[in-house]
Amino acid sequence: MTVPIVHADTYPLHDPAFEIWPGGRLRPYFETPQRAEIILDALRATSWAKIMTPEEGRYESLPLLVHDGDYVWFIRNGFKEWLSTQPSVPEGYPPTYYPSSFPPPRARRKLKGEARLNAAEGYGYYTFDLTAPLLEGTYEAALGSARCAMTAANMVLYGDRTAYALCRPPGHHAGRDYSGGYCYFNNTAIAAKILSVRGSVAVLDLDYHHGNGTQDIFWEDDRVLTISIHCDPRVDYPYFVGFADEVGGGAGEGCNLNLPLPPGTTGEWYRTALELALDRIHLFDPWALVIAVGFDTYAGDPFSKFDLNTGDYAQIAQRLHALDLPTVLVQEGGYHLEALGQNVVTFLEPFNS
Ligand code: SP5
Ligand code: ZN
Repeated sequence: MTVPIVHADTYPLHDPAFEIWPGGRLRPYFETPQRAEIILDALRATSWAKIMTPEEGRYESLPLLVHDGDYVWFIRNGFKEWLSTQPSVPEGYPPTYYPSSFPPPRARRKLKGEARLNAAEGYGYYTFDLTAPLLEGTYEAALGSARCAMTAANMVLYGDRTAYALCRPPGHHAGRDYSGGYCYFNNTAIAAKILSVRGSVAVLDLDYHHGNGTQDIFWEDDRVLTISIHCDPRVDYPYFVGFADEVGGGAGEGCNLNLPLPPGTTGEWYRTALELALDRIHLFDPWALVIAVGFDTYAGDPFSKFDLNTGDYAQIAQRLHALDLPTVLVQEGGYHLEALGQNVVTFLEPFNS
């Protein structure tokens, strides 16, 4: 048996050198092209990974499945517009477009015409933190990443049991009209949206950070159940969202489940939360499952306050495979470069049967 691995060669086009860290200092950007390379190399060394490229075509309208049209326009064109207004750009790192102002709470309104094109300020409308800057190749890389999710979802829609989308950049912090947390297009939401043409779908987000973008996109949707297991937002990013009382709204009320866990969470505690998630999935009775996989829950990860090890990923994955649902796996975070390859291989292994 094999596991299809969908991977696009556009991932190196997006490479912010630095990230602005609390305190105002610059430090290296953790979400690097190297991450995808490492995962790919580890999978190539297995006998069961069948590595393939996304379906042929540009698919420039793909992000519109879950994103606002003006937002997609901005991710595509904002950098160029901004660069054309810059008399000079600092040397030593690639030209990088950060917003310099954000709409004050309750004053967010859509910019039109020249105001929208005043890109030097405009990106503040479309991003919620300082970790998703726009660079020359950001759009191409984000589109390539989305196409991986699309192709994996189509494979499962047309009969494959499992497919893994090696997405980079990641997506789960991106909402209908905003980027943030290293994310531009919400790959997980795109996969779920595609699968939802056939019936209801469950999304299970296992990244260390709450999947706020995915939650927001499907907030009022009763066809897509969204569940996220993550570090308590009182302790860690994204801080303002991811609490247990967020249950969905309108028709989607009850179709969102947040399972925040405290710092120090071990594999054993984690699996307790996982069982609650699985109970909810059983009740919902979806035809397919999307797993947003992040390995920043790993004990050694630079972001992690959890205590999971590689053996825990084997157990979690076996439990999920035993659900016996058609499953799309979408790569989100994971920044411990020495362990990342083995963690991905370990997680996918049970799906190889
Ligand atoms: C996809 C993904 O994993 N995105 C993660 C984005 C995390 N950004 C975290 C910023 C955390 C700031 N914490 C400051 C701690 C300083 N000691
Ligand atoms: Zn994360």
